[in-house]
Amino acid sequence: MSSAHFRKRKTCRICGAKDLKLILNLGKTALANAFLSKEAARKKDATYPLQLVFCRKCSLVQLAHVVDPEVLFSGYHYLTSGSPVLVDHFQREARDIVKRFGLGRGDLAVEIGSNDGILLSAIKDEVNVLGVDPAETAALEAKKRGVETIVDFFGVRVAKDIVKKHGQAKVIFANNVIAHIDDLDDVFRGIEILLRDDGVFVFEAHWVYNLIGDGGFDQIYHEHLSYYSLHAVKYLAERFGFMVTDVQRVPIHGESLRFFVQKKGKPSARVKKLLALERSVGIDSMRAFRRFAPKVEKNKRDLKSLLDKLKKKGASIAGYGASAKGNTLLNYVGVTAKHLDFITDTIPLKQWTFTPGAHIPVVPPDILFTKRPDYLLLLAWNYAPAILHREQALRAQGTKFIIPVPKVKVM
Ligand code: JHZ
Repeated sequence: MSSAHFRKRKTCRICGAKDLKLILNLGKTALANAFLSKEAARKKDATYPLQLVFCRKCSLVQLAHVVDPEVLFSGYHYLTSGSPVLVDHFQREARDIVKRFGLGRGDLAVEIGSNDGILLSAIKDEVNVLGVDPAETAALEAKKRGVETIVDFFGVRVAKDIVKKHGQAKVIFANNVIAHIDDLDDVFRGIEILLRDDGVFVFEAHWVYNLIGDGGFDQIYHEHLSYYSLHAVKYLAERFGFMVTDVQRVPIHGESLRFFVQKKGKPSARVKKLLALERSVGIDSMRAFRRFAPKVEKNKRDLKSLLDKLKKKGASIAGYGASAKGNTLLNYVGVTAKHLDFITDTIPLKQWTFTPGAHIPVVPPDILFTKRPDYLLLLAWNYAPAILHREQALRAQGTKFIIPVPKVKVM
């Protein structure tokens, strides 16, 4: 793929400032969700620069380079339904929000980045629901669940269209998608049009506090253009005349934040408390990020030397969960098909493909009934407690799990 498919941003995507400081350089890597067919895996992947920068003006941590969204999302293999913990989390969220904001029949709930419709399907019998997602395969799955989905990127044009056909929305959800969007102006102007005056825009995104703390650096990949703090979201919301009225810490993908953004209201005590916490570690300055790059490099050295040592001893190793973050990890650390025999994954669309960059075969989890590796590198480490519990039988037979981040652990 040529450089025509990506560009370097010279300004911050929230505030337009030019003073962007480099925090971490992960080199050039393949796209983390671009799983390959057998034929494609014979060729070299296209790679793109992966560099993290910090904006001194509004505190947004962001990628310096933007890959064309058509390239990133057209053949997207990720389905929420592949991760039971997420299914449970999103469905619970949908029900909680319906209750908390008193939605009923006749009210509209829209989800931006609705993927396979998991979240909206939980409330489709109580309120009118509508998904928006550019990934056709995911939208087809949503339709099968009874969730009508507009296959498109959300922005002013789509918002106007929805209002014309369905009226304004009382709730707009957007989980793990606001971080994926470069043109935030178009999205926030769209939300302004679509959201009722008494409505709420609820979105979840990785929390940068977690990323630099106990979260993994492997959450950094081309899809994730922004790594939000409450400071940055407050700046963003206020720029469009919104307020952050509440915030919740949620134990998803390490730890994420759920932001409540409204046209009117007052910030809750939680908002004030979290802003103070972020300030105390220096998230509103470069202070919080100085130790991040050396920590990531140590993580890389520790994991690579463990895998090399195990292979030298003749151990068999496979991967568990072909997550997007796992591909950042494999490619940055330099883990190849010489280290991992295969990677298991529950998502059928990923099975019988090869991982981008490392070209390791992805297979259905059933393989573990017949091929029992000595070690399983847990690439879906964010679900570690649930997975370790579910795989007790495998562990009892001697297979050990390697947890790669934030510190390498064998369990
Ligand atoms: P999971 C996705 O990243 C992509 P990923 C996206 N861009 C995003 O923003 C983040 O989420 C937040 C499999 N699995 O959810 C399923 C098993 O095989 O951590 C998935 O392929 N067995 C939208 O891909 C992968 O692992 C299991 O028991 O990093 C997990 O992917 C479980 C639980 C999962 O997100």
